[in-house]
Amino acid sequence: MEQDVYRQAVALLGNARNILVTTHTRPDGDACGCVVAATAVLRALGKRVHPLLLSPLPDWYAFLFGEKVPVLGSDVQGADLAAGRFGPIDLVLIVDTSSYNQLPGLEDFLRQGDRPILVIDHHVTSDRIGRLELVDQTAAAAGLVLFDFLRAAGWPIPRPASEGLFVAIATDTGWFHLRNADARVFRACAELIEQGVDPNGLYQKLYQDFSFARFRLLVALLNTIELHFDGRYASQYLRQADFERTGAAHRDTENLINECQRIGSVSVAALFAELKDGRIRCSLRSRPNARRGGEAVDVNEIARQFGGGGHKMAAGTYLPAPLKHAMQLIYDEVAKRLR
Ligand SMILES: [Mn+2]
Repeated sequence: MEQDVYRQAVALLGNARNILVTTHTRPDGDACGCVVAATAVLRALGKRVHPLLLSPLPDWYAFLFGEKVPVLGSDVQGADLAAGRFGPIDLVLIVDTSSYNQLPGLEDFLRQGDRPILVIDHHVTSDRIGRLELVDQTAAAAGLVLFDFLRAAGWPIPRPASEGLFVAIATDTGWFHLRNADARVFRACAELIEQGVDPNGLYQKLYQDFSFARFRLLVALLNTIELHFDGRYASQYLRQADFERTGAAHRDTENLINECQRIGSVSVAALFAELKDGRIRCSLRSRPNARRGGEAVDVNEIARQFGGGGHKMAAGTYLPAPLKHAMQLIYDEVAKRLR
């Protein structure tokens, strides 16, 4: 990242007094970790900082936040923001996204007035929301972009912030097993461990603290796996009834798609989940096949055809019902690339 962009970001944050920090809907570990880290660092600098989420926090990230973070649409309404619920916001910091469709309910507020917006992100897709954007598409996580920036700024990183950054980087790399887990990732995390972060403690809280309901949802999901194209495409689904029967919530599906990648032949995976409103949420993953070699399929390209997006190897989109039709749409796109 150019020093000049860092300097501008330092000035923008340095001059702000009352900052709103937010991230994409369905917040993942990178999103939550960055919100926690940015909030803690900026508060330590004496700023008033208001973290805001756009959809409910998955239970397993709640421990990161030392407070109940308001959720837009349930605890706060869009109109409340405009009416000054958090006082006169003089800067909005958005982490881990730069797309309006990832920020439902916030677009009006963001477009209002000339309040500066700073984006810290690592995604390819961008609506250029920020007056200033710290975007590094080569970074495995937005947490890594934030980490580099904070070090360049020379600001103290309190313990909750180091934990947030570690969680951000560790979760977006699948706890260091995905392709994006490069030397830069390990270097940053080594430094965070030296600052006192306890990786084992965090791992247990994040990955070994399932509710039984969520585990039963996983079992239901695994029972639907179908393999196509010589086992290279794994498709799986969850019906609304599966959520009702197991008592699990939609946010409990996070990461479950990765389980099928234990099957050696699988290079593209899709998970379809029937939502209460009838739409189908489709998550996509891909990886270069260990046995066959070659490039990974670009699932971002597939998701974008249906209005979604993400990364080359991890993307998602919403599709119209019924479930079987949605599955066929994706099957046809995968077929073009695997045949
Ligand atoms: Mn991310």
